[in-house]
Amino acid sequence: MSESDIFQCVDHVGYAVTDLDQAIEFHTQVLGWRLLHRETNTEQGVEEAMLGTGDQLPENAQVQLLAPLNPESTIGKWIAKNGGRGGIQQVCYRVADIDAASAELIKRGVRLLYAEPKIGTGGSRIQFIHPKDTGGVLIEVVEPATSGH
Ligand code: V0V
Repeated sequence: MSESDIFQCVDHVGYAVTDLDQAIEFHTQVLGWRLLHRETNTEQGVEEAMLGTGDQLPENAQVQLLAPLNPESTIGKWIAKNGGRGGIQQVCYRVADIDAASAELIKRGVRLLYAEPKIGTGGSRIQFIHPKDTGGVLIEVVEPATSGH
């Protein structure tokens, strides 16, 4: 299968959720996804879970559940703006080299949110394209941890 010149695949769709345990239960018990990973990321202000069809990160097209650590966090503010409900907050595309991908995206005229990538799920490196430059969708870019975790 051929890749695009920047992205490899959809890494995950990210849902803002108000109750992480309840959301995990729904996605595993009702929808049949498997819980691959769970962690707290204080820098991003989230407690999060990754779900997929196999046993470990990274898989293609995972589901990420994002619960706010506090109301002032990005997810907390997003939920408040969304009438107190969860919903799709982001889509994330995977790259092999986030530094090269970031440089190329900037060259193509979009604004990235961070000067340097930050740490995401499972030790990955993450960056975001501003939703105002994408037609209204928050696009995350991820380079998975080399360990495959
Ligand atoms: C805000 N806007 C969005 C949006 N969030 N549009 C689409 N999707 C979203 N998720 C729009 C919003 O409607 C406003 O448009 C405008 O952007 C400014 O929004 P705001 O409410 O004033 O919010 P800001 O500016 O305080 O923050 C917006 C940004 C923020 C995108 C800068 O959400 C951010 O820093 N996001 C990146 C980090 C993140 O999402 N972390 C949580 C996931 P109007 O009303 O002006 O037209 S952490 C994660 O994914 C991890 C750990 C991982 O994957 O491993």
